[in-house]
Parts: sequence; structure tokens; C-alpha cells
Amino acid sequence: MRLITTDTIVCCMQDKPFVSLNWNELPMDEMKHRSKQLLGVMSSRRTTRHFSSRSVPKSLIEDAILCGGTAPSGAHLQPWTFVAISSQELKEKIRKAAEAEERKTYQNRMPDAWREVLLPLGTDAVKAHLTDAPWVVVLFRQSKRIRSNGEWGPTYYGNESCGIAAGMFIHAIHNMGLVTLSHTPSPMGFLREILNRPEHEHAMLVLPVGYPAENAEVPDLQRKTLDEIAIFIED
Ligand code: IYR
Repeated sequence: MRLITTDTIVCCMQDKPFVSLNWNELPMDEMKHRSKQLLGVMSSRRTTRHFSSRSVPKSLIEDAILCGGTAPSGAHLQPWTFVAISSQELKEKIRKAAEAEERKTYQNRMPDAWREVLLPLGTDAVKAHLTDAPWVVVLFRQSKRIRSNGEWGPTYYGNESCGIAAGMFIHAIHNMGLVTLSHTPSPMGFLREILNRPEHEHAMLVLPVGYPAENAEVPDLQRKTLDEIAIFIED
């Protein structure tokens, strides 16, 4: 006789079978070594605004996008579209539209409370990175998807999902020895139009990618300490 348990019912309700996690425990020494090693790699990342126009192979951008696409997402709907642009003509078009918005922001729309925190970063409405960098990757969040019955349905936690995907993309770019900038021209509705994306896709982030310009400089920033960013609650 075959017993049908709750587990069986739950398992049979999935329309895709489960597979083994395929996880292997690492020795504690190795775990500690890897955690410090990655901390070193990530601590050396800097957001860079000054790019060389030296070319970067498409395969590296493809790999970084695939790394971004490994992010966890709400209901595993993977609600992201990465548009990677190396066309100089298109980059110029994006720069022109971004600078038009940014001029309005810097001249009229930016309140003092915002302006004062940007001042030390030296940002302004000139967005040369959009035409200097060999690649500009625009990340779109999908707010809807087609259900299995053919109707439109929502995505879930799209901002969180795309934020994590962006982080993984940025890490991949740094790990391969290139630099990027998480740029947010605002408002960025013009990107949907220029890049011909559908109405349910919303531009979230513009990521120029490439080699840094020779003698590129970055602001002398400090990252918050562990005490400033974490609270541990222990037994
Ligand atoms: N989007 C503008 C302004 C800007 C805003 C923040 I918050 C920054 O950290 C940096 C810039 C721009 O890209 O210049």
C-alpha cells in the first residue's frame, strides 16, 4: 500500500520537479579564508565616473549580465531586462536626453538637502560617461508578465529583485577588472522610448561599463564601519 503524505501532495502540486541542492560543505578554515578574500575584493571597488573609450569584448558584458541574472527574484519571475548598448549613435542619443533632464534637475529641481550631499561627489549635468564608456547597460524592471493562461499578471518585489540583480552585475564587472557607475538620470522615462521597450518595462539604472580613464580620480570616501551598519542580537 502506498501512503500519500502531505509532502507527497505538496511535491505533486509543483509543476516542475525538484532537484538536489548540490551543496558541499567547505572546511571552516576555507570559509574564513574565502570570506576575507571576497571582503578585500569588494572593498577595493569604486564607482567610477571617468571612462576610457577603449573597447571591451561583448562576451564580458554577456557574462556580467548572466551574473546579474543569477539574482534571487520574487516568485522567480526574473523581472529584469538588461539592454546593452555599444552603438555610438545610440549612446549619444541617450547622453543628449539624459543631460537635458539632468540640467533641469541640477538647475531647478534639486532641493538644497540633496545638493549638499552631492557637492563632495563633484557630480553635475555633464554625462560624458554615457558616450566615453564602450558599453552602456540599461536595467529595466518589468512590472508585468504573461501568465500561463495568456493573460497579464503582476511581478512581485520587482524593485528588490532588480536591485539585487544590479548588485550582482556590479560585482561581476568589478571582479573581471572593469569599472562601472550606477547612474540614475532622473526622470528616466526617455530610456523606454529611445530603446523601444514596452510600457510595462521601467528603466531603473544606467550602468556605463569599461576601463577607467587614465588617471581617473574618485572622491576620497570612507565606508561606514561594521558598528555603524550592523546590530547583532545574540544569546
Ligand atoms: N542623477 C543625478 C544626480 C545624482 C544623484 C545621486 I542620489 C547621486 O549619488 C549622484 C548623482 C546624476 O546622475 O548626476
